[in-house]
Amino acid sequence: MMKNSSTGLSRRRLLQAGGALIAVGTLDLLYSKSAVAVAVSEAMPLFTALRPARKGILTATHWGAFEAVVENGRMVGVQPVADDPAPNELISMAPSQLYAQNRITSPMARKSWLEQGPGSSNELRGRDEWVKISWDEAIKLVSKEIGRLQQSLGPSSIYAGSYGWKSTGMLHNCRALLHRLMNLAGGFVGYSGDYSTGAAQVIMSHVVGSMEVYEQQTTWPNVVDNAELVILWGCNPLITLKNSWNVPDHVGLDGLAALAQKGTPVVAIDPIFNASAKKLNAEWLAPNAYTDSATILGLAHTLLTEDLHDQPFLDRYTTGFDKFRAYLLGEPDGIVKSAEWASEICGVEANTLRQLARRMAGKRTMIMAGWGIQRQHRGEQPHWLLVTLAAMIGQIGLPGGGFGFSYHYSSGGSPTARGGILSGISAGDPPKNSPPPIPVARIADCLANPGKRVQFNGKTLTWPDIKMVYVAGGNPFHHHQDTNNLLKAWQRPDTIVVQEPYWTATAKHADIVLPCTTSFERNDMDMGGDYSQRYVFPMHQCVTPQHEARDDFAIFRDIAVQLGVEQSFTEGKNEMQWLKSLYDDMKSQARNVGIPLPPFDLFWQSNNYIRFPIPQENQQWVRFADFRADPLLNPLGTPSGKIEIFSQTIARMQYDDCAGLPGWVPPKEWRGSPEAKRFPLSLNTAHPVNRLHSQLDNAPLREKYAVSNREAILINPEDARARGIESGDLVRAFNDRGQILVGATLSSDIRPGVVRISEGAWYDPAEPARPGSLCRNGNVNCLTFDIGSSQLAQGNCGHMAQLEIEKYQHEAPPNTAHAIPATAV
Ligand SMILES: Nc1nc2c(c(=O)[nH]1)N[C@H]1C(S)=C(S)[C@@H](COP(=O)(O)OP(=O)(O)OC[C@H]3O[C@@H](n4cnc5c(=O)[nH]c(N)nc54)[C@H](O)[C@@H]3O)O[C@H]1N2
Ligand SMILES: Nc1nc2c(c(=O)[nH]1)N[C@H]1C(S)=C(S)[C@@H](COP(=O)(O)OP(=O)(O)OC[C@H]3O[C@@H](n4cnc5c(=O)[nH]c(N)nc54)[C@H](O)[C@@H]3O)O[C@H]1N2
Ligand SMILES: [Mo]
Repeated sequence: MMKNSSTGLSRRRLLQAGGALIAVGTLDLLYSKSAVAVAVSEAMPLFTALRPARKGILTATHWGAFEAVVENGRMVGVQPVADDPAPNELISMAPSQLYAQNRITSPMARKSWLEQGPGSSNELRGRDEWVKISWDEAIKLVSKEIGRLQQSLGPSSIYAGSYGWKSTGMLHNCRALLHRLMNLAGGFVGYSGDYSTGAAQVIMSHVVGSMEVYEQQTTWPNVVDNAELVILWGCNPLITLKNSWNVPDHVGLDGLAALAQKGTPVVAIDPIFNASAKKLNAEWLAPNAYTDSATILGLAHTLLTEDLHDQPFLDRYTTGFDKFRAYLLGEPDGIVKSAEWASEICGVEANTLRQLARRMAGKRTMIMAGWGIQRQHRGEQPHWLLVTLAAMIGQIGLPGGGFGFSYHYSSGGSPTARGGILSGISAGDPPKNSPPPIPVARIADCLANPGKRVQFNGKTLTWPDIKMVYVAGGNPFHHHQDTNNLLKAWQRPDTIVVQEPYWTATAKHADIVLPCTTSFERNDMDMGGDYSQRYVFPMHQCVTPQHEARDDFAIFRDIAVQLGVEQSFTEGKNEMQWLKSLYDDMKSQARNVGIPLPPFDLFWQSNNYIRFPIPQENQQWVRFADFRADPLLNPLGTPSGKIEIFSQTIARMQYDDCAGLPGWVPPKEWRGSPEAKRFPLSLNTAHPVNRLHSQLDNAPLREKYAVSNREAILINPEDARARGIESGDLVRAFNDRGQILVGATLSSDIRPGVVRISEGAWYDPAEPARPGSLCRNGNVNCLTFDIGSSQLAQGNCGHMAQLEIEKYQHEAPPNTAHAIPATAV
């Protein structure tokens, strides 16, 4: 139903705006359109005809499904699929992803490593010479090193966690394939958690009994129909919904459009007046960075003292409110968490907080929270407190009310379809002696400090002694905090293998690089709609592999051959046989729920996608409705079966940095900490508008957002004026951990005292391999700190750091972030 609201409009706008999107001219068609496709579409209503006149080859990405227009074997343009209500401009970058000048053209090895063996001159990583090697040699070298380490030191010497967003595709899923290989080869050290929700997913398991952050949400139609007030708490869905883990259905963007059209009142709480707040005509409350816990406490105190809280709800559905009440009233610590107290910390007027609390209690209110507020030191607290606040309001489990922690991500709240689900190639089972995983964001600490003992969620972990790191599908030299610290830790292992299409900073810091294909050079499949599970998209090969690139599956298969595990790795199947078996499995699930699908060959040849139906009852699904209806019959997965405002489990861990009750725990760095004297500005690292993290930093769309050819820094004019900085100036941003060059954009859309530099700019050190040297492209993680959110979750704190900025007075240095190393050309 929501589809009607914006489908036509937004799609048309994109087509007009992006003239470059559509290539005209003669087309090479791999697929015969007419006969097969039309026949199948007519016979099978779930089979979606692309358009009356199909033009291109259907494929899909994290930013959307599209038809690639291919001429004479070259991809020259793209067309979004008809079902996409809000196509993402990023799809137009597909040809430049393929033909990027900084693709890795052949396997290469670092000279000292190749000549003197593993562990040689590790301090040269990032500036050593490169030597071209053959695929045969590369595969043998990598296999030999895996074999050597498995035999001499065992699986705890190999870190193959390989965190990252790779590309879509259920078969060439490089991380799953790497884990599959390593499990067959004897095991490996993996990771737990993720960089997205490190703190929230651990705390939520204690509070509501599931990770919550990835659960289905009360549906968008239900929110649009029922919510009278929406709070965007550090939440920018208009931007973050552009991309998804699977292929996006962009339903949330449709939902936002419907909210805007209805005129539902929205309050945005964010140091930045973000794009979603603008689109929804929101009231903007701009708190100081990292002070959300205090803000929430101020709201909660108002609800309590004005008797606006729902005591019957708290009695029936939660535990520990009595302790929380005492904390709000200052009984244990003598500090009353009043709106005035909160205002001192967060910088929002006490009266504004009080009025907001009253409005929230008086209206059907949906709190939509993003994840930047928990990607912080003590990041466990804000989400725990938001659940507590929502419980006090008492609308959890009611239509359009309560809280939702994934409306901004992959279209959480997109109604769930009925059909089949592609399961993808599996990582297989870890062998019995496999070492335990490490919390993902502790990797640099682990590499640097073997044997160190660390607390994590009630357990004591001991860091293994890692000798080999294998990266496929991730970019730690952008994603990990405190890049200069990583640079040092990265020198410890004997061998680092990076499997990548491009010369990213991570590839430049490897010993062996293995060039892999992009998803446009191979055949694959993926689901569309992470939450709706509504679509199955074929990802047809559009062009032949570029240079000497090989598919991820083929690379790992070749290593499996060398290690003597080929049969278990491939199960005797090639690419197309795997795709058929994944499809057949999905097809039989669909059949079990009464949805017939065509055989694989027809599906594949027709160049069409599948669109499953959404049952009427799923359109208006409400999260926690069953719990609310009967908490005894439908308890939460917590020890008490209720929402745990107080957690006995956490209290028993006796951590001094995460108690059994949520509260304001000042972070290591903020405007109130000692560092702020020298580094008065607070960093915001919001996810980039026109990229997925570091992906596409090397694409021409960059011209749209780069300032003076560097990552942009958003500065309030007041802060800029005080430092003599003007729009377009080169700016050096720095603290004790690092320094980066960025380009100034002045805007009063950001609170004074806060600056934004988006994550994902490729690291480009002026002096490679020297910790602390200037990053000339603006990789923000040179400035962040690398410690865990707390002993409970050990989440990353990427969204937090104090810094100073100054106008860059020297001549602009070159930016070589997207250049190929001189010896690798
Ligand atoms: N300061 C700060 N840091 C952050 C964040 C933040 O907010 N602030 N956000 C964090 C979050 S939430 C995340 S999820 C991470 C993201 O961190 P990453 O997931 O590491 O980021 P990506 O840029 O998506 O990196 C994916 C890499 O895989 C490569 N790749 C793409 N397709 C393929 C393929 O088919 N095969 C292979 N082998 N490689 C492929 C790409 O070229 C790219 O280099 O960053 C985290 N870091
Ligand atoms: N376009 C695009 N979309 C993406 C991604 C991408 O790279 N690009 N990445 C995807 C991934 S992997 C993830 S994990 C999600 C990330 O989703 P989120 O983590 O929710 O995204 P962020 O942009 O990091 O932060 C969201 C908002 O939080 C605000 N914020 C930051 N600090 C504070 C604070 O201290 N207080 C308050 N109140 N607000 C604060 C920011 O200003 C921003 O508007 O996005 C996904 N979608
Ligand atoms: Mo993420």
